[in-house]
Amino acid sequence: MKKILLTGALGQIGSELTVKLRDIYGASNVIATDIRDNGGDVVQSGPFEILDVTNTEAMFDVAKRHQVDTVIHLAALLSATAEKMPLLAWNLNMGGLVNALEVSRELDCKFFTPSSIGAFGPTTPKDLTPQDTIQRPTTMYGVNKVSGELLCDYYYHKYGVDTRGLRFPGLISYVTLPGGGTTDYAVDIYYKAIEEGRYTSYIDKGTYMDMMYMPDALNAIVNLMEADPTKLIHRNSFNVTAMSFEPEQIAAEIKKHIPNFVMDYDVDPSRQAIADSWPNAIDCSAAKQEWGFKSEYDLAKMTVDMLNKLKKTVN
Ligand code: AKB
Repeated sequence: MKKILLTGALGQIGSELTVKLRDIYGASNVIATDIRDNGGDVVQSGPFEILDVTNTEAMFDVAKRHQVDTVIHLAALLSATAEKMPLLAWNLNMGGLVNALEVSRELDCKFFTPSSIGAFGPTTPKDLTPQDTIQRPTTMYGVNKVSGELLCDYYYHKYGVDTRGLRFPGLISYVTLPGGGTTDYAVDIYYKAIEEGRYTSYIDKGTYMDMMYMPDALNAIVNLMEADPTKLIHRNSFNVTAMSFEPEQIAAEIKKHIPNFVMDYDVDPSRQAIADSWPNAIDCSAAKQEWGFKSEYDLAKMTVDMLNKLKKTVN
């Protein structure tokens, strides 16, 4: 990767990935784009352009002007929002993806886009969910993610585009809040623990989902993109996870540091239904074998870091 175009650069992953990529590859070599300008770090620290990913011409224009050789396509609606606005989700998630793939095909770019545990559904094995298994999701987000995985494989086989992807679990970070996801509770809980000493969970007790701390997710993206292509049997997309927990477990971990912390429940039926259709814990052995995936943070280590970092920024 020498010159990288990022879409959705102000989102949860993009706002940290842009900074990391600028550190590694040089600020001027990472072109951040988003549909809005927030005047923040990503906008200030290197090239930034407004880009609507559904605008084919505009995406070609920015990619050509900057002569990029890699496209990292992050712009998408997350699961809960997509379920509320399914048609918008289809148009944005699939329209943006096919544009980014077309740019990569014509300009001969390497390509990354995230998939998700949302690509699995209620008929998928729930525990140690294999890399290759049943994928019949019941959410619009999941339909987008499976279609996206297939489309990326198609561009690889048909046109030789070097497409790579990761099936991310819930991502937890102290920098940028996620928006409209099902796993967002596992981020919100830390903010509320610091701000109010209590949290009302919209996900019910006993609901296990895979999660990962953002530094591990960023390393996984860079390591997959730098991996030797001859070693990759799979491409779109690899199961990756760092931990699996249910709300009681994250609350218990927070209580070790904030003893008065209390959690209660007000379950949101629509996000709970999405969570119930997803795996409890996925198997990431293919990612380990094919390109050496590893994670550093478990629930205990992540909780220490989240609380320490948030204590400095929140309040
Ligand atoms: C969401 O909850 O929609 C995302 C995801 C797991 O893809 N965090």
